[in-house]
Amino acid sequence: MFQKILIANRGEIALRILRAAKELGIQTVAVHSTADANAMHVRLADESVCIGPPPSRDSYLNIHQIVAACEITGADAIHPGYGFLSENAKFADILAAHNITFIGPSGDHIRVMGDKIEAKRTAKRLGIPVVPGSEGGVTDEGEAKRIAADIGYPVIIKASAGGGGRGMKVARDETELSVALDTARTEAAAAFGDDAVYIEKYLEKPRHIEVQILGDGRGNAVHLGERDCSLQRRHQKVWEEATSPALNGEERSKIGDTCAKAVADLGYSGAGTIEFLYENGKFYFIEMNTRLQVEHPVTEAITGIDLVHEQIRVASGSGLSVTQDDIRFNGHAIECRINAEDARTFVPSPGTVTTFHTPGGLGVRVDSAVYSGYKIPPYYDSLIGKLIVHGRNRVECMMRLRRALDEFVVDGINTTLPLFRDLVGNPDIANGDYDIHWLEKYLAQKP
Ligand code: MV4
Repeated sequence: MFQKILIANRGEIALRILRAAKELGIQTVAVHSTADANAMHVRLADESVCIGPPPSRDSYLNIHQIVAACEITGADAIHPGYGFLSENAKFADILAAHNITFIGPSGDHIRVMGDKIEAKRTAKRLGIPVVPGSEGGVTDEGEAKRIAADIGYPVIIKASAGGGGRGMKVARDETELSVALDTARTEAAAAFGDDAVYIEKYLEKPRHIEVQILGDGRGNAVHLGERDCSLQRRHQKVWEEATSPALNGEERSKIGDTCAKAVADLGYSGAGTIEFLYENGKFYFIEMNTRLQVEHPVTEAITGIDLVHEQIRVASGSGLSVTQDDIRFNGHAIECRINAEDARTFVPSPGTVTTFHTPGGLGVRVDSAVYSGYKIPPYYDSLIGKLIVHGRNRVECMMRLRRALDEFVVDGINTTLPLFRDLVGNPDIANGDYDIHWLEKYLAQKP
């Protein structure tokens, strides 16, 4: 097992990783920008190193400074959290060359999944159902038209170097397709320095359902069920739940087993998420994330498995602590992302939090690095905390969520809490009756 882990992140996820390390008896090193000198993760870590000025590119993305901090403190491994360097294949390769363990998959696995055409080809080869579309990239307009005619309109053009909703264009007929292909390629070249694009059938009203997997890097893997992340705005998830209100146990086991077998065959190491669109009872692979995700606590709530413990175990060579037969899905969990943003306009609202009073009680978890008097810097993501509520079933979970939201007090800044107080009383949400477009439509018509 590791003696000392460096946490290459900030905010609630730095704290989350720190807690797991402490439980495993591992020393921790925090790195921070000058803007984060007073941050909670810095105070709670055993050691800390300032790695640069506020902008991420000079601090949390500065590979040289992070490797230097690791060598100075003698840490044997780095946990990247999410965002920042978590899906940077070059970072994983550099750490390997320095004999520092990257707590995550190999650089090669990150690279395959980072290229969306390559990821889809790999998924298909491993028996994961994919969205009908082009085999690989498309450059020629005639070829694009043949494929679109074959799969039927509407179609969507996606950038291979994109992902997470960046660089997509929908075309509803041949005329729109020529324009979409041109603009998609031009925009992809400008945004990513790679003009490779591919075509898929456009699904009109899917849900976003993602399967959590863990691989041990030696050909064994398990799935931890799914999360439904359909409630999002501009590709930012807002509310996530496990299990999905749309799936039954049979569907869960079937897609879960398919994913676990695929990542086992891939020799994948660590935590990962296989993302699907789900429509009319069918799953369609879209992307794989090769990191721990923001919404991982809903999976932890219903399985009782600490995903960060498992990541650390696997990276250190101790293997997974569970087999598939040990994993049960118990009750229901919902996560609300508390952002320092106006609840209607989503305009960021940095500044000093004068009061931060978090809810508690049975089935309530708050992951946050904020405290009363903390000044939220304007340089980073606006996520300031996550409220995760668990119940024996979805109805109990919703009752508990309403109560927890009532207890939550954040003064001094705007937050997304009022939005959740609205959503928890909405009949469509109560019924689990929503797709990926539901929230944006709701916000557009809200008086
Ligand atoms: C799609 C789609 C419909 N059909 N692909 C957006 C994020 C990126 N990961 C994939 N995305 C989509 N791909 C096909 N073939 C609709 C979306 C999409 C979406 C997906 C998940 C969650 C929210 C979304 C919002 C708009 C569009």
